[in-house]
Amino acid sequence: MEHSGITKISTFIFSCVLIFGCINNKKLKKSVAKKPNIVQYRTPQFNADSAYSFIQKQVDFGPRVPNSDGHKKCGNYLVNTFQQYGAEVFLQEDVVQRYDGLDMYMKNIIASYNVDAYKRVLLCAHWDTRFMADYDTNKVNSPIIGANDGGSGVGVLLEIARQININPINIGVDIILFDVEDQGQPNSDSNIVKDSWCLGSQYWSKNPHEKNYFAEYGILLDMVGAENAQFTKEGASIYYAPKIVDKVWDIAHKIGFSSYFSLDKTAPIIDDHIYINNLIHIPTIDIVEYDINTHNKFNQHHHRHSDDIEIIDVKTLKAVGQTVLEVLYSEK
Ligand code: AHN
Ligand code: ZN
Repeated sequence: MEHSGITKISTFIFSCVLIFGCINNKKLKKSVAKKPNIVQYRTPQFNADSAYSFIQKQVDFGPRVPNSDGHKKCGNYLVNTFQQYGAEVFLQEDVVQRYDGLDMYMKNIIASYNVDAYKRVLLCAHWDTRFMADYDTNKVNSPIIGANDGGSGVGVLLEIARQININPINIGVDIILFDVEDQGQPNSDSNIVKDSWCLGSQYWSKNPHEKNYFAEYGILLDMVGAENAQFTKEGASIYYAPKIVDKVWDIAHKIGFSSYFSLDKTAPIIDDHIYINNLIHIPTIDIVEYDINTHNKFNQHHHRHSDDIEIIDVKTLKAVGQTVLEVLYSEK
């Protein structure tokens, strides 16, 4: 009998400690949660005419093939533009070898916003253009102008940078323009060289601009400017980052761009996101055009001289740019 009395008292004391402990704990959590100044900002309007003019500007430099004058001038223009839009810019410059041994001067351009924020999203595209027109019938060995393949992803990202600069955002954003994506080995070669594409993203993924760099997820933009483009759920994106694919496609559909963001799943492709996923392990998706009716399932002008400013449609730029902005500004 006496035992049960002692048990009751000790249970009471134990409960008091528990309750007190809980209250105390809650208080602590509350004061911690108050600390960061989280505001739900409204998503700015992506200006597709502005993005278009950024593509025109790149095209005006001519082909942006590594070692060329157009490449050098365009690289400087991109750095200056990001700085003008308030980004902290990091450069990675080195020499890398093409599949045939040619030395290529490489310049990866990284533009960061809210450098001290812990939560970060990575946005990327390649800015170089192809040295040859593999799929053309004439002037196969002349470089392409790459309005869509090279110009479009960069154009959308420059407009996003311009918007972030004038509209505060809660998270950190890193925009990386990879160099030397498009200098890979042509399909006609017989002695296959491994990993000949995406040399800039391979380089960065092995040596990021900041030690221990990490982002919660990444979005790669490639060939995002053609009229009526279809962006399917590309195989490697689904494999490495299924939640990010769903997040982006859900938002695209919610804000009215379901006619661009197809729910079809298509085969994996080799692009910069493969190396980011495999080497630095940031779950990264590729928003890239898919067209089953073309020579290589990308776009009818792919690696042809006809990939010029005329094939760019502001409506497609708007669909992609507004969707990515909505994704960024919905993060807390
Ligand atoms: C393939 O051609 C399979 N991958 C290269 C991806 C690419 C080229 N993106 C733009 N140009
Ligand atoms: Zn290409």
